[in-house]
Amino acid sequence: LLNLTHPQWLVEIHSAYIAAGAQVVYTNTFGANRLKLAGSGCTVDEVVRAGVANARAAAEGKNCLVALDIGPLGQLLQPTGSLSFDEAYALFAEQVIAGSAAGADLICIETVADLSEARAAVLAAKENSRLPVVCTMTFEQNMRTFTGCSVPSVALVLEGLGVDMLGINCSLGPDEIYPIAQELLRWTSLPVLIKPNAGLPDPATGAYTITPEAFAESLGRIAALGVKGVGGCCGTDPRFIHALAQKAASITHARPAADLTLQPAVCSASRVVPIDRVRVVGERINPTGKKRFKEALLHRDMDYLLTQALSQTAAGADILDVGLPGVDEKEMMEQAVTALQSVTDAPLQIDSTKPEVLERALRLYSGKAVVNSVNGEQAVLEQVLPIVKKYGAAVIGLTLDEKGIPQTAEERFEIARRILAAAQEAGIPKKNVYIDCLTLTASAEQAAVAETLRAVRMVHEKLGLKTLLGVSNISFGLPRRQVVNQHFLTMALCAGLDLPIMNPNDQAMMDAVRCYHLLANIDQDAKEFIAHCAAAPETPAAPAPAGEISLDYAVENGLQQEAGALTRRMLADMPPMEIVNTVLIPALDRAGAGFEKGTLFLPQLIQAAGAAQAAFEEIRKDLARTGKSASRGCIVVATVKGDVHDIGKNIVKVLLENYGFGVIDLGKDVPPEEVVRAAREHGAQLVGLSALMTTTLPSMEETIALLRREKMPCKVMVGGAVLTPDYAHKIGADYYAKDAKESVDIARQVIG
Ligand code: THG
Repeated sequence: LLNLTHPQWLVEIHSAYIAAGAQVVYTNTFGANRLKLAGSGCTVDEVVRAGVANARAAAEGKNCLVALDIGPLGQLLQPTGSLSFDEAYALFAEQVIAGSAAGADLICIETVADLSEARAAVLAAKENSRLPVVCTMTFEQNMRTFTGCSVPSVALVLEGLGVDMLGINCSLGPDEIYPIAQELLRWTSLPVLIKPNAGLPDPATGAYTITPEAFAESLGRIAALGVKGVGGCCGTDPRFIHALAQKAASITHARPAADLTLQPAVCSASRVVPIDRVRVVGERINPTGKKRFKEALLHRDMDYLLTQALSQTAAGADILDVGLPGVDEKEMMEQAVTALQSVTDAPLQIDSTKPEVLERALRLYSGKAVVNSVNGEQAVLEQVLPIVKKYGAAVIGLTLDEKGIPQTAEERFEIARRILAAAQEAGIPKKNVYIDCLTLTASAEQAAVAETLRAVRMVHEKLGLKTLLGVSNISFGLPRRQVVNQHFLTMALCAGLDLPIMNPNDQAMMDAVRCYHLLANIDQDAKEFIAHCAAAPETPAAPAPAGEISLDYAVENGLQQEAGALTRRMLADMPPMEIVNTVLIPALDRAGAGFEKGTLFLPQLIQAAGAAQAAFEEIRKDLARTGKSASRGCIVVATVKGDVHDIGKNIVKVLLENYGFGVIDLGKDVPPEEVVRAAREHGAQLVGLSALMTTTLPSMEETIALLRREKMPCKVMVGGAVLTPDYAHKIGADYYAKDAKESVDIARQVIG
């Protein structure tokens, strides 16, 4: 709002940066979106225009570009939060339209922690302006974003969407960012931008500890890796930019070719799967021949589909084929992609012939997916390839065309060659094209089997493309299908098959893949084979067939409908609190332990909590019937006065509730008196206070002081990005919670 009320201040600040040597200035519009401007009396257009005008006034006549700055929306996207992808897109589009009309030179999306949100912003930028787009995300020291996105996923997805530059900003100082930048440079060939904080702030004083010279020295070491853009985030000022500009002049770029960018790979937001060996594509999210599946689709039972996903990845699937033909295919696909990406980190392969279904799935998927499929028909190539290109997906080309499926391998090879040429023409890199030489059924077309295998070998050897086959097609109409599938799989692997679509829950099939890796000298020293045999000496437990899964499995894996239904059933012969204590809490604890170990991430933790909530709802109803209460204790939570960041506090609230605690949420920007009043009124045993910014930490201290002065008999826990255990202790808090999971541990200690 200062853009409008005090434009001169902004012009002066921008001018100081330009005088210090900045070649790009960001407009003062980080939070200028409709959500954050609500109630301000100003529109997005007014604020953004003023922001651009102020930067422009300072940059006029100087060698300096004006970047429209776009920060995160301040709310989490579904299913972790409540904002839909389309809503997020619309909010960003408003900023982009205002900024490009106001004459910004480029768009810089920054400080985003969720890849879905970054994708919404990048798509909004690209679809509503012609300006260059830069996107930098914010990572924690574990090389992940707050929501668990990995460096390779960020690189693959943003590069696929066609950003012009990508990188890292905020959260950490240059020394902590060094290894993250190094990893990013291996995964992208785009120009990279690094904008660290001035180290980490001292929460007591709010002061950042690094000097401008030390900052420039340390960031200079990152720049020498081959980074194209450098700058400063929190805690930096024109002195830092001055030191950086001096340093930058002396840096020679020696960026090695990014070694991993040539390799074919797909990813989810949190996991990359390089196609550098056989990768198993699970076939079971497909109603073909499955009555139960068709029924589940009819009843919109997403949990059934999710259990199929989980049992396949548990058995070793690397990628999941998702095919949902039938009525409402587009809507079903939309629901399936949304639900799947919140419970599994396996990349998805979208199996549909309908361009509108493919487009919708790719738009919502926050990874790099495989499109299954195109073929040699001109009309299909023209319709689908632009979609594949736009979203940066990989694509499968079926070797058939207007004339049908050719008899010979040579003819199929020719179609493969044509598909590759068309893809490259459309701007899709060769590494993103996989070829399916088509598995016909041996029962009907026995002679075709050899042609398929010959074609696989030709495509593999002469085109150097990755190959894929629907392996189970081979055995339709034959007895003992599994045996036929298994031996065909081995034959195809020998011919050069990279991506079998198959049933990973068929142990013989997975064994064939493992043996192939062993015998082809891919699994060196048979390490993986031996490890697998040691872990599963006997036949491994059959995958939990849907409908027969246990409550703890449902909770741990975030299956909400199943968790509710199973709890209802269990209540028939188990006391409610026994279910809570022996099943729900231990399952949540296992999910929490996974979170701590870094094997699962915030979206999955929230999803598990959501499933526990569904179970709790049933327990609550049951207890209400007998006049008992299910909630334990009372916890008051609030973001302190002056601070409007409530993502962290909201996550804490969700987790506490799902562990069965009673929570009173006072919202954000809450005055100390309000916290005391609520604690007294509700007889709170625990008060949780949150603050994100160093500038609002004093009001956290005041709130604790008031609680103590009023002699409130409650414990106080505090948390937030800039807090440290020392500082929490110093301001008189009883507990410091480093994350939402720990706030639950504290609540259990205090309340039981
Ligand atoms: N190429 C490409 N995509 C494809 C195929 C292909 N997608 C679909 C299909 N073929 C691959 N997927 C399947 C899925 C299931 C079965 C076969 C291929 C199958 N199902 C059993 C049945 O119908 O009897 C049911 C098994 C079960 O109950 O799990 O055989 O060729 N690009």
